[in-house]
Amino acid sequence: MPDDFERMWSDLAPIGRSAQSGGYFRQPFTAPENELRAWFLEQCAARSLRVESDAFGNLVGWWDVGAGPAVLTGSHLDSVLDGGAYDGPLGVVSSLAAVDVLRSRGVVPARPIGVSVFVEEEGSRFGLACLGSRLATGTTSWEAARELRDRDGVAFGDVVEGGSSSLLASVGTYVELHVEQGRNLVDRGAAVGVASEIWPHGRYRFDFGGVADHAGTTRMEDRADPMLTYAFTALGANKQARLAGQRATFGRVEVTPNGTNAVPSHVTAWLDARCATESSLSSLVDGITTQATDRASRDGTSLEVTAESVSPAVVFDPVLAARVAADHEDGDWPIIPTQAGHDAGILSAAGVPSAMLFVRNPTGVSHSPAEHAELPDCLVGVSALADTLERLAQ
Ligand code: HGY
Ligand code: MN
Ligand code: MN
Repeated sequence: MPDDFERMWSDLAPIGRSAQSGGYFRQPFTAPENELRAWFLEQCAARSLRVESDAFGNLVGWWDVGAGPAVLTGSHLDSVLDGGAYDGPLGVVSSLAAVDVLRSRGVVPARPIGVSVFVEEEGSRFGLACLGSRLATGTTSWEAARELRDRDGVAFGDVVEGGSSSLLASVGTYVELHVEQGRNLVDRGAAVGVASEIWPHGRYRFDFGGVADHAGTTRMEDRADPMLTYAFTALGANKQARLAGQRATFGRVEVTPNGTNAVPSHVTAWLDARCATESSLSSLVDGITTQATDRASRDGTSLEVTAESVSPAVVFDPVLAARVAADHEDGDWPIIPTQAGHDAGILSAAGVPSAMLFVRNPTGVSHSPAEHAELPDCLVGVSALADTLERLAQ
């Protein structure tokens, strides 16, 4: 098995990798991601997995065996901008390797097993997190999704056929393996963990409007500077999140006209907020918005806030989580929360009993070229996933 895993892993390593940062740019329906999809189809063909795709670009390789509700595993292949190698692809490679392990064990599953690749999980191109799994589950309608646009104004409806999806119609259970994005497992000294919940989280676009003017001849008291309102908002968000024990990030800003010697006319900034409960999420976002609105009135600027992607709290099926976590060679695996969104969260919220397996990340760093998992832990993850599939598909 190690050679299968290592071979697949080395296939993917160069695809979409930046020579400067070593990070990955695998945005959906771009050349690197198309290359990854072609690779996935080859891997399915090599395993005689029947490939099914839907009108949104989601893929499943089916091991047509047994009968009844299928057990689906897999993850995503797209990345954030300048992302790590593991977030997404580790789940897809581990799923294919787990099928190889089951076959090498001579296991004949009583239920069909599928390996899925959901499209645009990161929302890094069209802005809505888990876009593919939201469409496959009907959580988001095609009518709403087709108008989503990337930074060049290209609409999602221009890059996919669109319509409907029956990809998940036969699925009874979904299990996603994912690199842990955090330090829980490394602090516990555990190679593998199981997800208990996903914090509610959202992405909000803050549009600050001001008055363009000369950077030199305009007196400070005569300005309506949206950059000032934005800067104050970013500081305020950080402070409010710290005080509330929650998470708030402004990681993306677009300035118009972005000139060196002009007061900008407009600043757009995106808030990523994540909280332990839905009520704390709305109070954090409301608190940040209130502070920004108040500052805008003092700066003579305008503010409009738009929720672009909201993911409610997910509590994974506790019985399924306990079943997946129980009785392994070194005891039960820890059941831990995460603040990262996943397709498994979308499927769980849509009523598909779902579970997640996390593989230890020695630094906890993710959404960064520095994201890493050690090969031995990845191989423990593959056998953990194989055990889980064997357990669920009997
Ligand atoms: O952003 C997230 O929570 C996930 O990594 N897509
Ligand atoms: Mn992911
Ligand atoms: Mn991610």
